[in-house]
Amino acid sequence: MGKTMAQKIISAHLVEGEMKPGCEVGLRIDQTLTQDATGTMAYLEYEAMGIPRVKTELSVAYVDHNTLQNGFMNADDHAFLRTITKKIGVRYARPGCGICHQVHLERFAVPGKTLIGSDSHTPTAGGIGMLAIGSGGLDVAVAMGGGTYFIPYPKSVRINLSGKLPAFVGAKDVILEVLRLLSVKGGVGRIIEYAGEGVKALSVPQRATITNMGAELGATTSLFPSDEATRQFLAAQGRADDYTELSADADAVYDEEYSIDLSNLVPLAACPHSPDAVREVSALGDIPVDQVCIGSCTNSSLADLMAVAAILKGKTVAPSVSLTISPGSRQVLEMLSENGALADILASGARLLECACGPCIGMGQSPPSGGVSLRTFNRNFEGRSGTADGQIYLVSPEVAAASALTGKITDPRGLPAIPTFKMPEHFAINDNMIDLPANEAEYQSVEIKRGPNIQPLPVAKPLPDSLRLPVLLKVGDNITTDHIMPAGAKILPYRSNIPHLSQYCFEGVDPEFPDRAKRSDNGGFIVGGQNYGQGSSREHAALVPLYLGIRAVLAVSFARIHKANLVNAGLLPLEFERAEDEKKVRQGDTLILTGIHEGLTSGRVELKNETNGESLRLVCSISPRQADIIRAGGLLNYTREKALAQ
Ligand code: MIC
Ligand code: SF4
Repeated sequence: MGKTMAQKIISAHLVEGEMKPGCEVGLRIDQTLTQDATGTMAYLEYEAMGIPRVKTELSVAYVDHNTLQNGFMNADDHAFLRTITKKIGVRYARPGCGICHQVHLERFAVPGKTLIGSDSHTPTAGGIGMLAIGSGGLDVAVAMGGGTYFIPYPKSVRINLSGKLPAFVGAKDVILEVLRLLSVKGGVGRIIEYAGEGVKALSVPQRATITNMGAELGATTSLFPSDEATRQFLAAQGRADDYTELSADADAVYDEEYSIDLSNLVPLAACPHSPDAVREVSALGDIPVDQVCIGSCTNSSLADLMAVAAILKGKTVAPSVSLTISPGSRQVLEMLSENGALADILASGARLLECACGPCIGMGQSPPSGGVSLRTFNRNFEGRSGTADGQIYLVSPEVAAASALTGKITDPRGLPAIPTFKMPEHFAINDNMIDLPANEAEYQSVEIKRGPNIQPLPVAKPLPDSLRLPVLLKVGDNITTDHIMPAGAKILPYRSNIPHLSQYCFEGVDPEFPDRAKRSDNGGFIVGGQNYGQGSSREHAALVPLYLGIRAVLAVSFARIHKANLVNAGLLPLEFERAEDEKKVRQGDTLILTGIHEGLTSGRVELKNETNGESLRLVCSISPRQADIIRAGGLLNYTREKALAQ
């Protein structure tokens, strides 16, 4: 039987396990990336493993999230990242270089290789044919140390693309259509591969927009073939040697297949407050717009911003609108400024922000109260913008630019034609802001700088066989890691300071939760609904509850990265055997869990709700390796124990 693209890459990197759904596979990881907001923790964890130098082919640390420096915290973190990476053998992309995924695609991603990154949008590199997976920082730390990276062996989905995108319809509309089709849960446990004639006409950055938002489907990752367009992109980046061809075999078998005719697509928008609340822009009616933000790792490529410049050229942004532009990388910014498009953007009244995540992670540009903000980003979870009642719509750069001019949500298809973008034969290459690590002779003398914002890691307590504890918080379906551990300008600078962060856990859902948890002598449980922990890869969403005394999270189902992060932190992820049982547990109830040790192996844990007398069954669906991790008190202890035993 022929192989899918993912099967080809997985089999070439398989270290352990069977390539069968339901099994866990261990992969050799060629490259890793971190960003600053998850990176400080990842490098502290790497350090705790005691391995002097990284063993990957390439590891890069980017600084793109915490670039506002209002206080010592971010600057301290940057100094820590710059020095520790130098010592352990990781390249350091200074702030200003760009957003990790955009820069990695431009400068480092290689078809056919494996990449894990401590950021959920790492699958962006799937646009170039790389098996790129988002994970917790601890998994990245282990991979940097040469350890194997484990994932549940995924199902395969093929999306056949035919036809060609009409004018003013973009890659964002393709992925919004997929989100409309599959929902934010539709990709869970799956790798999504794109195929068909329609792929050829999509450039690598367009493909990367699509694979980037595969994260919003909950997918393990997404992949495009590596073909002539890939070869040309790599050659234009001065990396022709990195090209290898990748496609699925003609007789490859997929678990699910879908078809999309690109010619039939229209401009789409994900409406507040979920990336899968997708509607046609033309059906939204006259919605006045307060803010338009163009950028993020989804839509900040040269092609995206050239389209924006062409739409804005010679016009003025509507007086009611604040329009911001954050180019994805310095390469993009440099090329825009050299070809004159930046002047068109600025002349229209747009506000230029630095090449970083910026408003996407609530680092500035929060919209006004109840304000409508159109963003080319990938997430519109409630409150993520920094304004609790902000109404965020996710749209293509074309819709964003057209709406910035009219001051209301606008279908760009009514605009005069704009020039078709031609991919450059040569990108502006300048890697002078990506510092190389110290060499073998020098690294020992590098001194690591640690400011007071760098606080110790929380450590899991040994797990008893039974627990009698209260439900400290009960939440509903689709809880995101932004709910659990919010980001934004006020909190994000404290990502290396778990004690400080803990005050903000579930801030937007129940601000009393941290105090309640701290008051509970022996901790307690969190109870959630479906798809608990969707969204970002931040392991803080596990480490902070651990710090607050949470011993287990009980949910109807979990998102992949968060479930792995809970296990890595030493916390038990338990699922209700019957989804409706979740209703039989309320906040404040006292629960007794028994048979926990046996349950790690058998997969069953008994629950007695002491408050209402109900007896329920919980499923502990973790692999034998993950059971060992929980027994050891988390991945760090497990890795140390394994290293000592060798
Ligand atoms: C995000 O988009 O939510 C982030 C910020 O990039 C996160 C990582 C983090 O929380 O630091 C992600 O997507 O993993
Ligand atoms: Fe940065 Fe936003 Fe991309 Fe996350 S989704 S990496 S915050 S640009």
